[in-house]
Amino acid sequence: MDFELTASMMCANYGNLEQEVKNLEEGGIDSFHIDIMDGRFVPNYAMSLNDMRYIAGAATKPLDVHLMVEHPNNTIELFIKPLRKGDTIYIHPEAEYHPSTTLQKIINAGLVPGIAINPGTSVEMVMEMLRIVKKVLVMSVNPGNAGQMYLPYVGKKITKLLSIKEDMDFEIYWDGACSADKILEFAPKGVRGFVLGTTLLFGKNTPYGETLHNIRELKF
Ligand code: S6P
Ligand code: MG
Repeated sequence: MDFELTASMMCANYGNLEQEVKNLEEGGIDSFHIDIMDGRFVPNYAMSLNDMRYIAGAATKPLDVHLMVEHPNNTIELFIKPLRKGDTIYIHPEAEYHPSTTLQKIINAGLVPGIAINPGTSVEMVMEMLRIVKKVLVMSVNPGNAGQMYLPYVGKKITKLLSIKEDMDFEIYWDGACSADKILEFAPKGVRGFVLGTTLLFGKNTPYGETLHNIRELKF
């Protein structure tokens, strides 16, 4: 079964970020998930522009930039600049007056446009944007922190998105508390990718390559 695995870099060891990027790439990661926060849209800071720039320079695999900031339209150029064709920027429609304007800037820059949707945001609220984006990042925890509990009511929203993704031409990605049982259930149903954080990938005594191999083989 074909699905993508993305490393949540806010969970990486910043004592040796270069080695982390190398180990993840050698271990077979598909992309790097970059959680940018502003302390306003979410009550945390996690990563910022310089972390992203460093990883963009060190990595050969694509970056998925998840902007958890208010009014990303004001600073989107800063995030677009270090990225390469094929990289993704997700914005939160909840954080912007005119999200379609911001998405258009991402498209015009040759990047992949995405929206991230909070657990409390319905499919109906973002319906028109589903016609613009190529990727939908479904938050299965409230945004702001790693290591949280899965919110079970999000499952119904994923089912709804799965039923319209082909017609509307987007792919679904899972972000938050991604565990083995969720991959086993949702990869066969058509969820395209999973962001791996403390639940499955980081802070374990297992080499990344071994963990990623087992996940791809669905051996848990
Ligand atoms: C949360 C953020 C996520 C986390 C990820 C961590 O605000 O958007 O990308 O980094 O959820 O994974 P885990 O397994 O620790 O929840
Ligand atoms: Mg994220």
